[in-house]
Amino acid sequence: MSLIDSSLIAAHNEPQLRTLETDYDCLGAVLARRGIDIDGIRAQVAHFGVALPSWGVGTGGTRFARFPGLGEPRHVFDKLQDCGVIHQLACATPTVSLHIPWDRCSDWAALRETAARYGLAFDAMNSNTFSDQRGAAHSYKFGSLTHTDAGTRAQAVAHNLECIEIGQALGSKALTVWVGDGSNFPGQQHFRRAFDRYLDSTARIYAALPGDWRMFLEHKICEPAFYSTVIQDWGSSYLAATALGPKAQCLVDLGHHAPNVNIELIVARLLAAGRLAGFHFNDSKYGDDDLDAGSVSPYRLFLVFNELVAAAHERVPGFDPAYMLDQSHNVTDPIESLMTSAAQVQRSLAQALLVDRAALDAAQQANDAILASQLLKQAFQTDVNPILQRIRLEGGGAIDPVAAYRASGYRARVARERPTVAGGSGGIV
Ligand code: LRH
Ligand code: MN
Repeated sequence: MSLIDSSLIAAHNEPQLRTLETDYDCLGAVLARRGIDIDGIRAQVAHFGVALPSWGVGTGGTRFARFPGLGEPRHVFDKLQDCGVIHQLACATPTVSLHIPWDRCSDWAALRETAARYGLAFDAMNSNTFSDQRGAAHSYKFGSLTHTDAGTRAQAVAHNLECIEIGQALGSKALTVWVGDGSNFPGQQHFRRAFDRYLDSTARIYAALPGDWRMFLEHKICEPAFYSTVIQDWGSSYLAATALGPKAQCLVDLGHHAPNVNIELIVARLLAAGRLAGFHFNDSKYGDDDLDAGSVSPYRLFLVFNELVAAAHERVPGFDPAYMLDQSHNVTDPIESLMTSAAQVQRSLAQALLVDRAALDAAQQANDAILASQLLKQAFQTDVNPILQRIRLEGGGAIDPVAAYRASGYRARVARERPTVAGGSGGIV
């Protein structure tokens, strides 16, 4: 089902076809001189997809305020429709990652059918034990899976089991567990006992995982706890994953580290250990800013993909990362940001595929730092846009998704269909 009239997309693409052909052939010639087949790169990138965060299609906010835009999605079906538009135009986001209870609905089969009509499937499910649900017996104010109260932990475990059940109905194959559990004061929490409680609770969730499912443990340095966080870094996550079993792996959210931490090194470590679950892509300058992927540090995103491409090239065992966006769109149209971010992630992959692996191996072996750095920069500084545009064109999408989206009037259309939401106090959704 086309949410955007395909004739409009064709009319949008038509005047750009000749330029694209010229640019593609020109890039093809440049890459051929480097011994690279542009069509081979295009095929690999066309095969790549990044999941959309259902919570990202509505306008996001901070603890200070949230300024909703026009046509805010009212429920998960609206969110799926917006995801359908993103996938139709950008041709890079075939799956959606849901968050429970934000996406709770009464008919999961209908939701699965609706998604299929938009060409979408479901990626990892996300549980939420970082905010209290109306009518819940226990509060998560002092934690959830690691709470000192067994009843609260049991409630949090039960919620995760429900997320697995919902995911099974939707065809998902993974559960992402991020908990904000931690402390705000030195002495407030017994670090080792809290971790033991985390292991005990996650073991109960792990035991309920279907055979072909994975469990993604997401670490985060701080927020909402600001002195300590139980799963604060990749080391804590790795310790937990190895204690739980082979289906437990470590998910890397790019915004969950202290400034300037070498994230591509963490990726290399988790890859080597066979414990890399995958990613929540976004960008940041200070904290967990959830900015658009590659909008602040595109070279950092490229360096992450350089590690991934090297690992795939070297056939590192167990290589099967899940790729997801996790962003908060406070000042842009979320659809435009998500299309742009999906293309940026594709771009980083395409550029990483241009790295001359043999020459890089030789430069590293010879400790030729300048040559090694130049080899990466040459790939990063290659404008691969014609490859991405060609993939979208061949996928029935838009050569320039944002321009086509604006020309479609989709936002104005949903603004008429969906009641205007008043500005509100804080909160990311
Ligand atoms: C925590 C996080 C997590 C989601 C939430 C929306 O900061 O990255 O992945 O559950 O954002
Ligand atoms: Mn995340």
